[in-house]
Amino acid sequence: MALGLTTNSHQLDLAISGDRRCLAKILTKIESGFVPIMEVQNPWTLGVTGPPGAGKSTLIGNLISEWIKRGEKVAVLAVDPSSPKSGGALLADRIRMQGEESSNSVFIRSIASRNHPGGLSLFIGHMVNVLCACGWTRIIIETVGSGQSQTRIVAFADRILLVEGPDRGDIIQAEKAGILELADIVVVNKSDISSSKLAFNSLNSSLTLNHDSSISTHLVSALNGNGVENLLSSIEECPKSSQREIIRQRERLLSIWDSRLLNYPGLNHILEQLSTGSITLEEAADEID
Ligand SMILES: Nc1nc2c(ncn2[C@@H]2O[C@H](COP(=O)(O)OP(=O)(O)OP(=O)(O)O)[C@@H](O)[C@H]2O)c(=O)[nH]1
Ligand SMILES: [Mg+2]
Repeated sequence: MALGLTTNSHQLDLAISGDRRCLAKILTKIESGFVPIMEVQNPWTLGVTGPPGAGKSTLIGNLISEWIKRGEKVAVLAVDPSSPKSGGALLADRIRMQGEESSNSVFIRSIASRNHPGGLSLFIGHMVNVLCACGWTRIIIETVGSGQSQTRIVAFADRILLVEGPDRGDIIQAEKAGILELADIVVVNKSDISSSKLAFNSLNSSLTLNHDSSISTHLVSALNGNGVENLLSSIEECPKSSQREIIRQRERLLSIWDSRLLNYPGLNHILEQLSTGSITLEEAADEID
């Protein structure tokens, strides 16, 4: 347990019995360094990433509606929602509009990575475990796929959905950033906009060129629901790919590695020494090792 933070088992019991306030408090403690000790069996996790405004939250809203009809309980960890209105709050409003029963089956938590300069990787897995222990059967991690640290966070999920808009340039960017390598499923959203068909075709051609037939692709509209049912089946049936599992584990490891480095107590001193040239990079690395 880090930073001397504790949580009593009573609080955990209350969270497990459905007390959302206790659950929220425990997640806050985890963000501050608390490490819950618990055994959890296979949390079900989905990472959703993609460029800003591609429609990730809107699509997640659609998936949530389907899941709760099937009796699932859905938790969303929204990392760096670009604005409170378009991120977690937008989703929360949508769910509230669907009535009290839906609200009870959904839990949404926004996380600001700026509050965690050492990265989120040290606690995201613990949050997922607590959510799983509290009965949340579908756990979604949403990040904006615009930076390496965001991509790495999504690698903590066991299946990854990349959401693209109708802009073909975004797909090329995703390819360059290595996000396509991580994704099990790629969605081109906004099929109600005509250019999305072109983006979808160009995505499929580039996957064919790379001989990657294991990624499933979908053209959907989160706005009118077209294609969402097929997408949901694809997510539910998503096979485990050993190749992608290796890439994901690599990203997770790199992420933890970075976090450890950034949280190293003597880091500032080492950086000062490096800036004045009093130690070499190799010496710095050896000291941290
Ligand atoms: N035309 C059209 N607009 C959509 C569709 N899905 C989402 N939008 C719109 O696209 C905008 C962004 O949607 P969000 O769901 O907030 O997108 P996001 O990817 O979660 O955005 P960030 O979290 O800010 O990166 C909103 O104005 C949505 O109404 C769609 O299928 N078709
Ligand atoms: Mg969003």
